[in-house]
Amino acid sequence: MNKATAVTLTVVLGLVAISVPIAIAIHLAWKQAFNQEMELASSIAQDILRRNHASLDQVRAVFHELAAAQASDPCSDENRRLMAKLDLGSEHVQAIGYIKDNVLRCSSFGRHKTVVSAPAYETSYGAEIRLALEFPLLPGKKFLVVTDKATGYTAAVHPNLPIDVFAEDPDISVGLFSVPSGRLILGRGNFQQQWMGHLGDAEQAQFSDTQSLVAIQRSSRYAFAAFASVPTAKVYQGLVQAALVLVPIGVAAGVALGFAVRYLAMQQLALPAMLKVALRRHEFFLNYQPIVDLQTGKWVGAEALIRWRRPNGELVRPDLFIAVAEEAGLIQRVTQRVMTILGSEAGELFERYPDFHIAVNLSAADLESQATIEGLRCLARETAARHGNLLIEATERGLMRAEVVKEILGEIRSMGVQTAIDDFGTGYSSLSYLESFEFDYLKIDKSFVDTLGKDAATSQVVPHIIEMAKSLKLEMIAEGVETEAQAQFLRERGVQFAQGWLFAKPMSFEQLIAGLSASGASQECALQNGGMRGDAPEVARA
Ligand code: G
Ligand code: G
Ligand code: MN
Repeated sequence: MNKATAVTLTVVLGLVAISVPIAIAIHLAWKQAFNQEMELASSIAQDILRRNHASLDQVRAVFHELAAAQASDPCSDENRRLMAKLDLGSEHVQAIGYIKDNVLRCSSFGRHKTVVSAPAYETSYGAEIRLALEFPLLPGKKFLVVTDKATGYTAAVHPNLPIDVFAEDPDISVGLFSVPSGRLILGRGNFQQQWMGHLGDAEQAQFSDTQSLVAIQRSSRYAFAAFASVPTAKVYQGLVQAALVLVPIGVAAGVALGFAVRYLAMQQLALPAMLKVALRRHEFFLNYQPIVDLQTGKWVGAEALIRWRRPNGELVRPDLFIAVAEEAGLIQRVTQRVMTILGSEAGELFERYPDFHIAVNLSAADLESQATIEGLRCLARETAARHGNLLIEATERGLMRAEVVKEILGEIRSMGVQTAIDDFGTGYSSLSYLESFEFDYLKIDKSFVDTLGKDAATSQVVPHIIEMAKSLKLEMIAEGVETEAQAQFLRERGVQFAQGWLFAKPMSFEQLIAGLSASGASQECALQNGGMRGDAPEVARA
C-alpha cells in the first residue's frame, strides 16, 4: 500500500467512523418518533371505536325497549312518554322519534309531520343512517340519526360526541367509516378514500404515506371502522426532539471512534517513518541482560536488547517496532545501529573481562545479507573482540532461506563469532533441519521454562529439548528463569547457562559494568544462598 492510498483510506475510514454512529442515531430517533406518533394514532382510533360502541349500544337498547312496549300506535301519548324517559336515561342519545316513509311523525318533543331526507345508507344489521339531520325544536343542531328499519323507531346522536377526541389538535384527523362500503360516517379533518384499502379483512391497519400516518381499527360488533391520522410533519418534530438527545451522543461516539481510527492509522502509517527519523536521531540505546553460569553463578555474558526512547520520553517496546522494522525493510539499519552502539561500549568490557561475551539478535534479513558479515567484522575490529567475545542469536523464523543462511552463518563462525538458536521450540523446524545449521548454543524459550514446576503437560517438553541439544552437542542457555526451583531443575539436567529475572533484569551498560566489577568469588556464595535476585546489578547479597 503506498502512502497516498493509505492516507485516503484513513480519511475515508475516519469519515465513516464519524458518520455511521450519527446516521444510526438519526435513524433510531426517526424510528422512535414514528412509532410514538403511530401509537398515538392507534390509541385515538381505538378511543373513537369505544365511544361509538357506547353510542350504538345505547341506541340499540332504546330500540329494544320501544319494541318491547309493543305500542299499537308508535306516536301515542304513552309511547311518547316512554320515548322521553328513554331519552333522558341515555347519555349519548339526544332525541328519540318515529319515522315512516321519510316523515318524522313524532318524537320525545311532540307530534310532527316533518319530511326528512332519504337515508344516506342502510347498514347490514337493518338500520337506516341519515347524516346531519336537523330535529324539530332543536334548530341549528345537526344529528346523526339511526332508524330501526323494522319498527321505524329513530334515535339521534350528536355527531361530534363520538369523535370528540383530540379536538383541540387540528392536525389530527379522525373519523368513522362504514365497512365494507367505505362511506365516511363521521369525520373531522383530512380523510382519503384509498386509506380503507389498507384494512382489507384485517382487524386493524397501520400505514403511512408522504403526508400522514394512519391507524385504522375495525369494530368487532358493528359494520364500521374508526381511523385516526397524524401528519408526517409531526414525526419530524418528534425527530428533532429525539435528535437533540441522540445526535450529540452519536457525534461523541463518532468523534471518539474517529480519534481511535486516526490513532491506529497514524501508528500504522507513521511507525516506519518514525523509525527512520529515530535511526537518524539516535533515539535507540541498548540494555544488557546478563547470562549466568548455572554452576558458578558467574556472569559469563549478556544479551544486547535494543530500546527506543521517543523524544517525548515514551519507551516503545521492541516486540512492536522490531516487527515493523522487519516489514518496512529497516531491520538491517536497526541491527547496524545496535552494532554501532556496541562498538562504542563493548571494547572496554572485553578488555576488562576477556572471557565475557555479548549476544546480538539478528533477524531474517540480517542472516541473509553479506552486509551483516561486514558489520560484525567492523564491530570485532572496533572492540578488539577475540574468539568467543561476540555471539549472534538467530530465531527459527530467520532460517527460512536455509542455503543462504547456512553460508552466512558459516562465514560468521569462521570469524570467531559464536552462534545461538534463539526462542527454540517456538517455530516449526525439526531436529534434523536444525542439525544442518552449525550452532554453538541453543536458547530454551521462556515459554517452556515457565512450565517448570507446574503440572502443565508442556513441562515435559524441557527434558526433551535438553536431550535434543545434548545430541546436537549444543550448549544451552535457558531464558526467563524466575525461580530458584527452575534454576535447580535446569542445573541438575546439565543446562550450563541461564538468563532471567532470578539473576538479573536487562540493565544499562553502566549497571552491567558495576555488576561485573562487584562480582567474583562472592557470586558463588550468593548462588549457594539461593541465587541472586531481582534487577540488582549489585550482585552479592550474602
Ligand atoms: O527484552 P525485550 O522485551 O526488549 O525483548 C523483546 C524482543 O525483542 C525479544 O524477542 C528480543 O529478541 C527482540 N530484540 C531485542 N533487541 C533486538 C535487536 O537488536 N534486534 C532484533 N532483531 N530483535 C531484538
Ligand atoms: O530475545 P528474547 O526473545 O530472548 O527476549 C527476551 C525477552 O524476555 C526480553 O523481553 C526480556 O526483557 C524478557 N525477559 C528476560 N528474562 C525474563 C524473566 O525472567 N521473566 C520475564 N517475564 N521476562 C524476561
Ligand atoms: Mn534473543
